[in-house]
Amino acid sequence: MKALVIIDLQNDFIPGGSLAVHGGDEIVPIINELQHKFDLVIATQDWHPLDHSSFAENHSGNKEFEVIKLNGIDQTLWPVHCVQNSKGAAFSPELNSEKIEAIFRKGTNKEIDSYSGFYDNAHLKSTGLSGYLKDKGVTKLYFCGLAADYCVYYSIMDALNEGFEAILIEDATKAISEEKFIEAKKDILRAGGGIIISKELD
Ligand code: VGL
Ligand code: ZN
Repeated sequence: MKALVIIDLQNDFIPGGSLAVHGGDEIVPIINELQHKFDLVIATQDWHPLDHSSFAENHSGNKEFEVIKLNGIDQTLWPVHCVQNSKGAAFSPELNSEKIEAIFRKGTNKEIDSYSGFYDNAHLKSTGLSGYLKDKGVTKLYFCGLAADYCVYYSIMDALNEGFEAILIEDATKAISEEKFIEAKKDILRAGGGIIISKELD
């Protein structure tokens, strides 16, 4: 059984938002078109408290997009984004959410960032997504949403590690950095994942 995983299609990642991904709005109609082709559709939501340690604002002396060490791991410092219950954290109003059966929230612990929908960045705590999908009998996961080089990429790598087939729908995602996305795609293929375009889905 195959499921569609829609990663972080939230206002703050769409033009007009605080961490806007270029062209992020263009993928919404594609994702709306795709959904009926899947047995199950689920979504993730980046969901930070205001004092989250990934926000540059919470580190005096550091700037946005600077990389620092946080508890021993690299952390990019982001503009304030996807604050719990804010408009920026809400899904794009253009996204059809009728088929979304469950929403997995991440990034709620202020001490650690969480790019993947499965685990935090130190792989200490699971969101429960893997167990949920296995319980539903899902074996094949298709990924879309934002951002291609961060949350989509890390989710795919974790999905492969969890034993799922994992496929990126390339025209249904957009990257923050094109260079990072090129490397991310190589990594996905090397790890046994797939990359397709939405037209290839039956
Ligand atoms: C994301 C940076 C920070 C993402 C989330 O959804 O790709 N990127 N938080
Ligand atoms: Zn975030």
